[in-house]
Amino acid sequence: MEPVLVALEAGVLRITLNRPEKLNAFNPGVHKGLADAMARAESESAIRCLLITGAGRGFCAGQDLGERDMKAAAIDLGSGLDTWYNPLVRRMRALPKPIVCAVNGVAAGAGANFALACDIVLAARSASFIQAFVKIGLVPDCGGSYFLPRLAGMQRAMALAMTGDRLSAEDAERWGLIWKCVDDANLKQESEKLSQALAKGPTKSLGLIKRAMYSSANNDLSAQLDLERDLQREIGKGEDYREGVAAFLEKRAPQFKGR
Ligand code: LHQ
Repeated sequence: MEPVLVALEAGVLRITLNRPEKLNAFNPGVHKGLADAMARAESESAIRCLLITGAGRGFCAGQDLGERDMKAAAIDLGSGLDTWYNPLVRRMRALPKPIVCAVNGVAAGAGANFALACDIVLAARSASFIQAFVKIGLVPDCGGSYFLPRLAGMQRAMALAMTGDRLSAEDAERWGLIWKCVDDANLKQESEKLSQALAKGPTKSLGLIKRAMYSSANNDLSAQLDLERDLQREIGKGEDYREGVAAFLEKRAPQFKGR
């Protein structure tokens, strides 16, 4: 069984974590599958949106805890981060295309923070988010200590990380960790509808929106205004801008090409 299923349809690259018996915990096969999918997303212009989800009842239970040799004299957990998790998160954030996440069930440890690394997160009402690291004597990784304080504020981030308490999808929405919590029965349809709409969008513009939003965490207002000017100058030369304005004036739907 492939640990990651990948399918391209109508501009959407659907990526499904596929180790349902282990709640899709990360192992080398999952990491390799995700790295290959990211390489495709980076190089194929036909791919205009990514949709990430999990097979079975869970989204992702974080690192596979059964695959580590705990008897080894010194365990270097940092090397797993250097080899797999950190490049993955960096590539996701740098990808100039939208990444939608459909959290279909529990998202724990690195699995929770992998979801938060996506650009727009939808979750099933029965899903939950657990900063499980502290339960096994670790610290948040996969970007959790960066994403959580920015999304939820320091108090909520700190308490989630220190207690390892389960956060329901409804509270995750209320706290701003995710875009929307939807009924379980609607998650597939809603996430596909959103992904397909994004895949028909002005891809270059979506990529630059992503860059502008994520740059704002490290810029002051003046630097951000300069960045907006530079991005607008760049995107204003594109075909999709001309098409967008023409469609508006002709009172019709735009046909964006992603250029
Ligand atoms: C699992 C796992 C799992 C293996 C469920 N591994 N089998 C860490 C170290 C190194 C470097 C890089 O970074 C990291 C980052 C991390 O991600 S640390 C955090 C690792 N994850 C966790 O600590 C979560 C562990 N899992 C759980 O606490 C529970 O499974 C949750 C709360 C996610 C779900 O609970 P339940 O719905 O009650 O399901 P379950 O516990 O019965 O799990 C179902 C099966 O999946 C079960 O297998 P079995 O053979 O007994 O049916 C679990 O053993 C297996 N599984 N998570 N991470």
